[in-house]
Amino acid sequence: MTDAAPDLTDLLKDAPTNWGKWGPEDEVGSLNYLGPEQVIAAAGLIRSGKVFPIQRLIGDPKGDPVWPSREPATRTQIFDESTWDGDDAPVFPGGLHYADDKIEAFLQGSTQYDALGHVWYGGKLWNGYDARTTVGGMDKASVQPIAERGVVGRAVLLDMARYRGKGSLDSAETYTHEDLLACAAQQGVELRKRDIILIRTNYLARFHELGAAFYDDFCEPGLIYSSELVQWFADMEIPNLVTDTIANEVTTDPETGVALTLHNALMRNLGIAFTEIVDLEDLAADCAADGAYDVFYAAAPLKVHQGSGSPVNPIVIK
Ligand code: UVW
Repeated sequence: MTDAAPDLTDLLKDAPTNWGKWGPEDEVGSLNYLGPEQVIAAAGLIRSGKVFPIQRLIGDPKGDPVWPSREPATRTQIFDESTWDGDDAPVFPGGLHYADDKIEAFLQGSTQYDALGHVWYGGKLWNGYDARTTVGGMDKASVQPIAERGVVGRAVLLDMARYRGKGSLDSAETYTHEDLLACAAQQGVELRKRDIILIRTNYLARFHELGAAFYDDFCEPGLIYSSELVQWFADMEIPNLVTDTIANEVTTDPETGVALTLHNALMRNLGIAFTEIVDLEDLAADCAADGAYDVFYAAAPLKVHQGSGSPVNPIVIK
């Protein structure tokens, strides 16, 4: 690692961007690559009718893995059968009882879509929006336009853990676009332009194995920045990167010392939607069993006004 990490403005000064490509008001970026043609082609991948909802459980009794500065969601029971006991209990005609509860949650505290404006550097968000538009809530590039649009397309599962012959990838283990291509070749699946990429590391299995020690020297495995990798994502017109880790990329780049470089190079600059903390275990087992790694994918985050992200339960159908 270098002594002083370079500023993203310098590191990415020659990196490609898609700013302006879909007009000055665009807020969904590379999701524009998914049109009716891609939706219809994806529907043709439904063969067995098996459905895989890939959200992780919110409020898992074993705990919810989150980015270190966040807390897992808390669910509070408001009404239950005890609400209806006693003389002061509310009464509804006919004897209705019901259960109510609420959650307090980071919008990025479980399986989620990031808004394109979720990260930035140099005072500019996706499409060149001023970073001051985030103050008090995202006026630009929030998650709302992604939610209003929805995401449907052909996705390819790349099982990097299986490809590397491991139960799960190690902390700080990295892979490149060339590794993705080699993994796809080994799986016998073609990565095509405008594919949604799903990457399995099974790294979060360690969260339940290690408990609090999971956060010691926290550095998730993932994609690592290079100008070639960024250009490959741009050329492939990838609309959406989905992984089973908290941040989709190696947390801190071991070469440069920069944190979350690809959030900026891919999301801020190319407008690629990021979906994180998905659960790919059942899907991966099924793909390994039948050898079919190209799947129909549909997702819609919640419509949250000014939200910088939103929980989601994407659905994969084979
Ligand atoms: C950050 O960018 C800090 O978090 P996430 O991994 O949720 O995108």
